[in-house]
Amino acid sequence: MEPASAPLSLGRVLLTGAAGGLGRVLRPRLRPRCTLLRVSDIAALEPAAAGEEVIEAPLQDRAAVATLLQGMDAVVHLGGISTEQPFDAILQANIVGTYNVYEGARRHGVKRIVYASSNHVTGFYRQDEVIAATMPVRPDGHYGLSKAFGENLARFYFDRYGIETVSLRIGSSFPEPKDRRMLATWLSYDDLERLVVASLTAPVVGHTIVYGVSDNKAAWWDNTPARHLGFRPQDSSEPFRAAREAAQPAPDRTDPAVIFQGGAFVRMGPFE
Ligand code: NAI
Ligand code: 15L
Repeated sequence: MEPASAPLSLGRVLLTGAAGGLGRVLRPRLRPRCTLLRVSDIAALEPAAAGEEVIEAPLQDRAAVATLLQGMDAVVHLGGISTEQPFDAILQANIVGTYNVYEGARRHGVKRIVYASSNHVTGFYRQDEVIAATMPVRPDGHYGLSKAFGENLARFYFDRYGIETVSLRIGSSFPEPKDRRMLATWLSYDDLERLVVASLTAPVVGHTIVYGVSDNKAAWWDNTPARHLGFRPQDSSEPFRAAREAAQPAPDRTDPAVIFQGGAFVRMGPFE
């Protein structure tokens, strides 16, 4: 019998972006729950532990990515550029790269993908609005556009091929909120783990979009349409409020980064 704390319930899982900030958080947390965890990145990775395979691959290499998908039950796709950058770089890593992941999944019969989208898909909504994932996208840059493409790709691969996806519009997942904005957008690492596990195990997800955010007091995102996932965040940014407000006592209310949900991303670029 498997130990109750670490059931082998997730099967054979591919984790892309495993060398990144969130990849390094999730790798040891997913490993005990998987029969096999295959980790991949373009950057150097820690050697394989028991129950792991390590394969370095650039996401823009379709053949290499197809090999990554071989024999997998599910994917947690974190890999790609995670900040606002010139379009050509985003195009390869995020748009071509995510297409390659879905094509690999189709070819190899992978049934479910958990896709790391971003709150920057809707970054041009204002901070005085509460929105839901059913509302139109308002990307705040090349990066947000690439994540909107990924969500549409996910929708298409479900409608056409039946591959299920949970698109996680992650807020700000760091050890703690770094500024006043992140008091609303923070996702703790424990809640990130809860969200990814819920997304891998919910019985029926079709294509679900959910905001990845903890149970913060100030909230811009209504996750009611994704309640079927069973994700219940348990952490809150509130213990960090006093320190973050003291560090930024008088935010400039004419600054677009203070007006819009995407924060500083909304005023990055142009790059040429
Ligand atoms: P990160 O930048 O630390 O990690 C991304 C990883 O992807 C890196 O290890 C990088 O080497 C890899 N990568 C980049 N280009 C690649 C390519 N062409 N081929 C293969 N691998 C490539 O980002 P982080 O914070 O770990 O985020 C993980 C995912 O979650 C990203 O997709 C990011 O866009 C998304 N996300 C993260 C948020 C956060 O607060 N950390 C918020 C919203 C979304
Ligand atoms: C993101 O999508 C980024 O990947 C992350 O680095 C943070 O900047 C986050 O959004 C955020 O909006 O705070």
